Amino acid sequence: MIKTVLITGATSGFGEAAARIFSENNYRLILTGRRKERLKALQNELSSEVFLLCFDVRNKESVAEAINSLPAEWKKIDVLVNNAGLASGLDKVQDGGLDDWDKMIDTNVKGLLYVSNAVIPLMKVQGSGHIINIGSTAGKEVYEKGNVYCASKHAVDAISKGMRIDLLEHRIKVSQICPGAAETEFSDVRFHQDKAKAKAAYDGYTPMTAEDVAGIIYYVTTLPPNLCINDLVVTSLAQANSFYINKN
Ligand code: NDP
Ligand code: 8X3
Repeated sequence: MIKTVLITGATSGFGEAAARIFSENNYRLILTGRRKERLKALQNELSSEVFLLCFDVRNKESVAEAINSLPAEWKKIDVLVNNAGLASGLDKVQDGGLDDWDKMIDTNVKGLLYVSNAVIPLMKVQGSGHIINIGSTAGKEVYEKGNVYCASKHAVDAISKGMRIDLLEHRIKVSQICPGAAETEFSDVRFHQDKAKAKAAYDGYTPMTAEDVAGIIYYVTTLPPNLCINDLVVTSLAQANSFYINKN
């Protein structure tokens, strides 16, 4: 039976790479993000059936409207990848910007909840489903200047654990994947499009690629129905955790 995956943040990075892998594995795709042109370009490139939903995960009305607007044949969602997210700024808490904090908490925490709130009822009706939340090593440790980003990913860690408990009776799998450093547009966004600073984040070592992480996202969906990877931390070989990176 052909399965359907809904991926948030499919216009770039992990989400875009995951769209390609799920497509190669014959999934039908519901791809979301704010940048419509990128969604359309990706749709044109993929061979599987694709439905596009363009919305901002921070807007709860838009999220609900978008999911409700899916045609009936797209409302059976087997896998939800809660991937949309960002770091905005890298500053000590005493120097942090309120707009950056709002963006991170509203996107990484509330956005993930809004999308889940819209999709879980569909999975409950089916009596099956798999929610994959993209956390981070920043959800396991707190590093200097990481303050609010780390808090938002610690929240994803707690929400993933809570979802797993609450959804147990509905046989809905909940996996959290916590990547370390991967070179995507993440650092461009974190450093407010200062490309030199973004590039410097990966100086002296080989970080993961979007494709590496997308492969892991797909992998957790390939286990037998009775098994669930609950929590998975993945880094490149150069990285032990948020603090130790083997740079040359
Ligand atoms: P990218 O910046 O490449 O991609 C982020 C995606 O999130 C984009 O598709 C963007 O789409 C989407 N997004 C951001 N804000 C919103 C919003 N308000 N509404 C809808 N979509 C939004 O970064 P990554 O692929 O690296 O990041 C994906 C996830 O992985 C994030 O949750 C990030 O925190 C996490 N992560 C990243 C790591 C890394 O080192 N790269 C490591 C660990 C975790 P658009 O702008 O079109 O809306
Ligand atoms: C992104 C990885 O190390 O910048 O979540 O926090 S890190």
